[in-house]
Amino acid sequence: MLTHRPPGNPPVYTLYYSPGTASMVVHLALLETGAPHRLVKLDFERGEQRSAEYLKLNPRGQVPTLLVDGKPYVESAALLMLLADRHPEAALAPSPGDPLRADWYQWIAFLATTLGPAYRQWFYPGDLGTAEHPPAQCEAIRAKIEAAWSLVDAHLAAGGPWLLGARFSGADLLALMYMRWSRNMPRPATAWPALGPFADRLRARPSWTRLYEVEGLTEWRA
Ligand SMILES: N[C@@H](CCC(=O)N[C@@H](CS)C(=O)NCC(=O)O)C(=O)O
Repeated sequence: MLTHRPPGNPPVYTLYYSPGTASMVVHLALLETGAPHRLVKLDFERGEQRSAEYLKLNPRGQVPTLLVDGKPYVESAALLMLLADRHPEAALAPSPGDPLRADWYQWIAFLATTLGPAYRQWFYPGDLGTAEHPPAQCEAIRAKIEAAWSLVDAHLAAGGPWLLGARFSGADLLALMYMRWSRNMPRPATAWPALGPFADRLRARPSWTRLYEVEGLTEWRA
């Protein structure tokens, strides 16, 4: 599927994605920048992420993969930062030299290294060698995720409305993706007092509406 592609002008970006997964933040960032891009949807039911052709692009067999001028790059948080840097006009990141730049790195790293792996374990018990989580393992992962959300919630309550305070950034988009993944968990992220309104503010952005249309998502729209 092609989106936002001016006629006769091949897009610089191709995103390999699957609806609602870790590719979501990269898709959102592309929409925020307005950059022309091509989307390639992988059907997980058919195991397309493990096809020989795709493994050449991404040996992890995961999404997202972003081709930039034909060269593949992976890892959702890294791709978010890459797009923020390539499109400074989209203001997804404070400029280098801005004191908030350090906060931006810090929040992206925190989200990607705490919530990212914990959700991965939650949704892929096979990564830990079990078909289903034994109850204690399930509890431990849930506690990790909830502890991270408690920290983010306290931060927003003290100095929101965005992770960087008064300024929206791509770090908020990463948090939004992870919040969405908790929607069917025992305590969804939106149950925290500052996180609920934070999610609502982000879901009011046009990029979110467009993402839902293009990816064909319905749940947790607003
Ligand atoms: N650390 C990676 C994790 C990517 C990841 O786990 N992607 C999942 C979807 S959320 C995937 O591709 N799963 C398919 C599979 O593992 O077979 C990132 O953030 O990009």
